[in-house]
Amino acid sequence: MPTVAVVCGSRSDLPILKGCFDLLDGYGISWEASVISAHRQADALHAYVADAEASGVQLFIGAAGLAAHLPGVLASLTAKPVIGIPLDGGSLGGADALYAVVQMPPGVPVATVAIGGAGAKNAAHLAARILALSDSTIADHVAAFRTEQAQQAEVRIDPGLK
Ligand code: RP5
Repeated sequence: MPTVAVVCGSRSDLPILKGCFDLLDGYGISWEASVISAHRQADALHAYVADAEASGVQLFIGAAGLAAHLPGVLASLTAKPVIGIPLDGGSLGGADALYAVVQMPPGVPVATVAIGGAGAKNAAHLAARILALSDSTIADHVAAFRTEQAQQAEVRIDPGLK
C-alpha cells in the first residue's frame, strides 16, 4: 500500500490532479489515486478508508468540486492527516467547494489548500512537508525543491537596462 492515498469525487477531477501526482513522484512519495464519490458511493468510501488505514497509508488527500464533502468525510473516517483540495467544477468558480472543504467543525480538521491547480500542487508539497517530519529522505527532497524554487525565482537586472 502506498504512503499517500489521493481520493477524488469524479473522473472529471483527475486532469487537474496531475500536478499533485507529478510532485508526489518527484518527492519520491508512493501514492495511489481512487475515484470514490462521498455522495454517490458512501459505503465504498468508508470501506476504502478502513482498508487504506489497515494497509499503512499515512496521509489522505481528498479533492472534489461543488458541495465538496469528500475531504471532510475522509477526516471523519481517519485519524491520519487529511489535505483537502477544493476544485473549480461549477458556476461558483470553486468558492462553493472552498467553503465546503475549509469550514470543518472543530475536531475534524482538513488542511485546505487553494482552489484548483495551485491547490493540487500545494497538496503534494504539504504532504511532503508533513511526511518529512519522520522521513529524512523526503526532508532532503523538500530542501532541494525549496533551493531550486528560489533559484528559479531569482531575477538579476542587467544594469544596461536601467
Ligand atoms: C463532485 O462533483 C466531484 O468531485 C466533481 O468535482 C463534481 C462533478 O462531478 P461529475 O458530475 O463530473 O461526476 O462530487
